[in-house]
Amino acid sequence: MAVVFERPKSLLDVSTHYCPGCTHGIVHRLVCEVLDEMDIAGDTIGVCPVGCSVMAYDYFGCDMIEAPHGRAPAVATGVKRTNPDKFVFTYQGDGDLAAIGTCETVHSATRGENIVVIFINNTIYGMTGGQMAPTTLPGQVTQTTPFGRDPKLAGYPVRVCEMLSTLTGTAYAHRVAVDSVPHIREAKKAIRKAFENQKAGKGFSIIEVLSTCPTNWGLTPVEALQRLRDDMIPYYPLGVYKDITADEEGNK
Ligand SMILES: Cc1ncc(C[n+]2csc(CCOP(=O)(O)OP(=O)(O)O)c2C)c(N)n1
Ligand code: SF4
Repeated sequence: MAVVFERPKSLLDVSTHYCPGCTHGIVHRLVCEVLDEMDIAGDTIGVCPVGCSVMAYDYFGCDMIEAPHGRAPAVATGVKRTNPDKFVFTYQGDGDLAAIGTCETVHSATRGENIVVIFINNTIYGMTGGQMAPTTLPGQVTQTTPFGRDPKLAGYPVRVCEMLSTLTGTAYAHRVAVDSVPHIREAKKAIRKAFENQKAGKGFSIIEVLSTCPTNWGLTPVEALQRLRDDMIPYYPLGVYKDITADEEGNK
C-alpha cells in the first residue's frame, strides 16, 4: 500500500512533552515539512526560547541552540552573521518574544536581519502556569488577571505583525492560524515563503501563528480551537501585513 502521509524526516521520532491538543506540535511539523521540502535540514540552525518550546531542540532534526529569556533573535543574529550560508530560525512564544524579548524582536527587525522568526501567539504564558502575556485579550482570565484583563490596569494587547510591519527592515510579516486544515495549509505556505525569503537574502521574516493552550485556557482541545476562531482571529486578523517581494513585483 502506498504511504501517503508520514512524519517529516527532520521531525525527530520521539514523544514530545506538549500537552494533548496543544498546537505547538502542528507548527513543529510544518517547519519540518518545509525543511524537508527545501532539503535544508542539514544547513539549518534553530534557536529555542524559554516557554513550553524550550526543549524544541529535542524535536527538530537540525542543529539547535538555546537562547534564554527572549534573546533568540539576538542569538540568531550572531549565528546568521557568522554563518551566512546557513538557514537560521527562531521559535518563540508570546511571553518570550513580546514581553522579555521585545527589544531583541524589534531591533532584529529594524536591522533587517536575514532570519526567520516563528512566533507562537497563544495569548498566555503556557509553561509557567498561565499568567497574562502581552497578547492576552481584554477580559481574558489568567492566573494574574483573575477578573479578566482590564486594559486600564494591564494595558492593551500588542499586535506584533502590525507593529513590525511598520519597520523598514521587516521583509515579511504574516499572521496565520492552525485551527483548521485550510488555515494549516496557509500557515505552511507562509513558513515556506519565510525560508525562501532568507534564501534570497530578503531580510527579516516573521510568521505569527495563532495557537492554542488548552491546559491554561481550561478548555478541551476542540473547545480551544473554537476559542481561537471566535475570540482570537477577530482581535488578531489573519493575513499578510508586509511582503516586500509582493511590493517589488507590484512596482515592476
Ligand atoms: C525574566 C523572567 N521572568 C520569568 C521567567 C519565567 N518564564 C519562563 S517561560 C515563561 C513563559 C513563557 O511563555 P510563552 O513565551 O508565552 O510560551 P508558551 O509557554 O506559552 O509556549 C516565563 C514567564 C523567565 N524565564 N524570565
Ligand atoms: S501549557 Fe499550553 S502551550 Fe504549553 S504545552 Fe501545554 S497546552 Fe501547550
